This record gives sequence, structure tokens and C-alpha cells, in this order.
Amino acid sequence: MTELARVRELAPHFGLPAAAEVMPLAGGHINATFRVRWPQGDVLLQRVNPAVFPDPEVPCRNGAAALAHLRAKGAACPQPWPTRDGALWRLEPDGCWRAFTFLAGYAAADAPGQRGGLRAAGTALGTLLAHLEDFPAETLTPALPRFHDLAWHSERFAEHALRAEKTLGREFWRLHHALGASLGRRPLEGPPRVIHGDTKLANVLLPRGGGPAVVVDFDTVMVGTLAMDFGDFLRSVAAPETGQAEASATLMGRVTQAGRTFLAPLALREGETLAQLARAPAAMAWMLAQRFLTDHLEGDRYFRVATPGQNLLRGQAQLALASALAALAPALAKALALPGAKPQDAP
Ligand code: GN1
Ligand code: MG
Repeated sequence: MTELARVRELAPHFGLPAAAEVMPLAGGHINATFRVRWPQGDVLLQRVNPAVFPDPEVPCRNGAAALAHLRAKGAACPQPWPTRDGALWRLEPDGCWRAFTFLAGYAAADAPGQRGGLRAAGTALGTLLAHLEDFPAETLTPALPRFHDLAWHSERFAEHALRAEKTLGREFWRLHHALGASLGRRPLEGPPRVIHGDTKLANVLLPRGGGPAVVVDFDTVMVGTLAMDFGDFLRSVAAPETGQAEASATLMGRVTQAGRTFLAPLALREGETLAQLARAPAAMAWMLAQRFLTDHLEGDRYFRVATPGQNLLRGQAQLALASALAALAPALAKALALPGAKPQDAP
């Protein structure tokens, strides 16, 4: 059965009319997402991928709880579209299906022409973490065990060392080892916090006509550290997934601006320092590089690819980016401590 036929089969469970227009939405690497539109309604329907999430109901449950918490605080949130039975998701043999009202009139913060949105995205994500500070962490079940465990991802990649060295080529292999030496094994540690888990720019939607940003994709909400969400955000601000990293002065300017806006709504806790946070973007890029490369070497079972070799290219781009970000880390720590950041947080 084609994906679109499957969506049509599911649609009645969500009260979506048979005549609605169905469009696949590109963007994510893991779940399948569709826009279902008809004259009176517009819905985003999504299948949470059971090949990636061992229990696809877990991300649905965690995400729904986080959204309820945020809504109670008055944050602008995606609006769940329940099933006809009033449930927030529907478990099927091919995954967990759920729907939200489609956010028409919004564009992702990484969409072309949205560069001015960096600050809005940083503020939205920093505010989100502040809102999650009193979320009951003990109610969360890990949706992806060891998800942001850098040492674990490095070990998995190291199992493929012989093939990896050959596939990557000498220069990227050297970058990989240099990153390991400069970042150490635990650059993402810190006191536990409830975090979003996937703070890339594309997960922040900005209203075209102005107004509050909406953060989406709560599948990976988890107990983690500030370094993880801060690092992943700046990693995504720093560069697109593939393609060349830019000149370091431009990169530094954007990363500093975005980093400051992210930290402004938050009070750093003991064990969260600007010196360590400044290394987190490189650490997140290095971890993502190893995740892409491991998946390439294991046959693209996790990250969807349009063409063979795409995960290799993604991995190489993240290695180059991690290297550029590691070089900027000392200057970033200083820049984050300048006026505009909080003086007591100086490294
Ligand atoms: C994946 O599917 P998507 O695009 O929301 C991945 C993130 C990566 C991101 C890279 C559950 O997110 O960790 O940073 O790709 N999500 C999962 O674009 O593995
Ligand atoms: Mg995601």
C-alpha cells in the first residue's frame, strides 16, 4: 500500500473527510508527516516510526504531557487534534499515529529568508526550558534509550573503525580523532534538566505576521542537560546539514547572538558553566556526525535517505562543522559572558 493510501485509510479515525487533499511534508529524517487539508480544516498527521522508537507510544505520551504542561503556562503550543474516540494518538501495526492542527501562516526558523529569526528561536527555546524546569521529570520514560549519550554513540561508531576510516578518507578520519582528543568523553554532562531533545532551528515555527514562536516536535523530551539543548540549537544555527561551513567571523556572530538569546530566560545552575556550554555545539555536531556515519555503515536503518551515501555526506558535513565549532569554543565562552549575558556566569 502506498503511503498516501495508508493516510486515507487512517483519516476516518481522526474524523478527516475522505475528499481531503493529502500532501507529504518533507523535513524530518524519521517520522512520516502529512498535511491533510479540506475547505473547513487543515491538519498535520504523523506516523511515529516504530523502527526508530522501540515503543512508539512513549514519545507520544511524553510529548502530550510536555505540551499540556506548556499550555498550562500560557506558552504558544501545537494544538493536538484527537481521534474520533478522543485519544491523543492511535497505535497501529505500522507505528503510532497522531495529529495536530496545521500551523498555516508559520515558517520554520531555518526557512530561506528567516535569518532574522535566530533571536526569536533562541528566546523560544530558552523560555521553553525555563517552563520545563518544574515539569515532573519522573513521569517521563526514555523514548530512545542512550539518545544523547555521546560515549555510547562513539563506541558504536568505533566498532566500525576499519571500514569507517576507509569510507571517510584520511582528512575526515583525522578530524574525527582530533575532536575526540579536544572534547573528551563527557562534554555534555551537567545537572539533570528536562529538555526538548531536538532543538534544531527547523523545530521552531515563526508566525509570518509576527507573534509568539511555536516550538514543535516533543518526541524526544527527556531528562538530559542544558548542554545538550543549547549545543544542538547552536549546531543547527551554525550550518545547514550538508554544505560548507562559512567564514569563522560570520559564524561566530550568529552563534553568539543565538546563544545569548537562548540563555537569557534561564538561570545557570551549579555545574553549568559558559566554558562548558561553549564546547557543547561542537560536541553535539560530533555526536550527530557519528550517528549519521554509523547509520551509513549499517545500511541507513535509522535516518531516512533520498539517495545512497546521503548519511555519509551528512556525517562528513557534521564533522567539518564540529571542527569549526570546537575552534570557536574559547571565543564563544568569552562572548557569552560579555554585557548582555549574566556577569556571574563568566567562565
Ligand atoms: C533527527 O527526524 P528529525 O529531523 O526530527 C534526529 C535528531 C537529529 C536530526 C538531524 C529522534 O530529527 O536527533 O539532530 O535528525 N532525531 C532523532 O537533523 O534521532
Ligand atoms: Mg525530531
